[in-house]
Amino acid sequence: MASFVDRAPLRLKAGSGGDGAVSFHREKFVQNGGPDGGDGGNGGNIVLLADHNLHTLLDFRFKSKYAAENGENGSSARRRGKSGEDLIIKLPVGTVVRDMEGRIVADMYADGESKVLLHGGRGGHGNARFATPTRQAPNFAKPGLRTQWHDFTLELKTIADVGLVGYPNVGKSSILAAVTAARPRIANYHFTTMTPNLGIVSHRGVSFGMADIPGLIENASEGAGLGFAFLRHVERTRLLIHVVDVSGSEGRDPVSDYRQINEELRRYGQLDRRPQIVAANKMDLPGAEDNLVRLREAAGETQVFPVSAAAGTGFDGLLGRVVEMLSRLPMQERYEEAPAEVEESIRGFEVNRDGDVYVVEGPSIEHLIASVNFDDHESLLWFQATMQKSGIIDALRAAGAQEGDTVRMDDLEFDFVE
Ligand SMILES: Nc1nc2c(ncn2[C@@H]2O[C@H](COP(=O)(O)OP(=O)(O)OP(=O)(O)O)[C@@H](O)[C@H]2O)c(=O)[nH]1
Ligand SMILES: [Mg+2]
Repeated sequence: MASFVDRAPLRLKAGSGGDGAVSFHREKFVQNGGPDGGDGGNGGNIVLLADHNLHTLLDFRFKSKYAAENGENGSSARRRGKSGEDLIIKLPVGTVVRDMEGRIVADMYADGESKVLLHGGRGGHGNARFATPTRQAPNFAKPGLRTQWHDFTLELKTIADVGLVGYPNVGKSSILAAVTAARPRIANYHFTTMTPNLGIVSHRGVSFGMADIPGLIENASEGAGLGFAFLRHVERTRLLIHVVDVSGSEGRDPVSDYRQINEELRRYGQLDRRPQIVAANKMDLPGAEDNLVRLREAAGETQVFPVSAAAGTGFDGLLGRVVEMLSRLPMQERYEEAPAEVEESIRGFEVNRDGDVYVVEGPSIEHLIASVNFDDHESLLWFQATMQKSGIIDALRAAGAQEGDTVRMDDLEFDFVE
């Protein structure tokens, strides 16, 4: 169907932190050199960037998984691991990013705006950091923070002050071309416009953005035709110009077109309440004058401006009214962003029973166990603290584990101590 995509899934992973190194200084004739293991580098962030050159989310249909670089491990001679590069994901202006609970975590509202969506994992400290007068040969280092994959959805909601809505082929793109420098494709068939076109109108010293929304048809709000996806773009406009082919050049009745589109707007979240004026287009064609009278009757309070995109007539009155209305209307809505609340530590483990044994399993567990030196008291203390902080202790308790019960993590078994 359409090459137009205004919704797409996105899987992201910030870079993991590199591990700290365990290493001791070695030199000829020098005995018992001190610890010199360097820290791991930090993982790269996932950064979102709003770019006005992009207009669809199509790219993300082809590739939806992106990971930033991991930090490198530390090494001897206190050498710190290289940090991972940030990964910059460019998104069209107006893209709204949601997490899997549906919360908006980013609203890419303005061109050039950037946001760190996921932070890279911190690198772990090397053993050089753990040397103290009483502990001269620390035999452990800390692992870097392991990051996980996170799922998001992208939704493109065009941002413009004014949206042109109406049936296909009524002349929405022609009007945009007549009043802005935008050059959208114009052709005599339905759904010529597949992605919203944006233009800037300057009228009597006032500038505002105008978007040409792809054509709506009957039952668009229920997914018929291509209309449903496009209604999303209307959400953030302050004012709608409802374009009607008042000449009825395609054999439909302009009055029933007008009612039909308003009904679709109503069914899609009451968009019919959005301030609206009507552009009765194609006034240059026969039959337009008679229909205009009927359309005005049907529109009631809503003002109807006769125009012709072909002849370039009627726009002074239409735009004058738009400017006047915009000066009184509230600014466009910018969504409130919830914090991404991504906790990268030891997430995604679970506690299962194997007979009398409580088994803690998950992607980070093996790594956690591997990074602990069980012969070292400090390292054990850190392990305890990590179990506490990451919720493993709570989870064990919730699963019914009691003092003295056996817990297994990877190839390690120990007694549960609260
Ligand atoms: N005679 C006349 N033809 C017009 C006028 N405005 C647009 N047209 C013609 O109507 C056809 C459709 O125009 P578009 O501007 O592409 O219409 P649209 O509403 O953007 O159509 P979709 O993108 O398909 O929804 C083209 O052949 C235009 O040349 C007008 O004022 N008078
Ligand atoms: Mg068009």
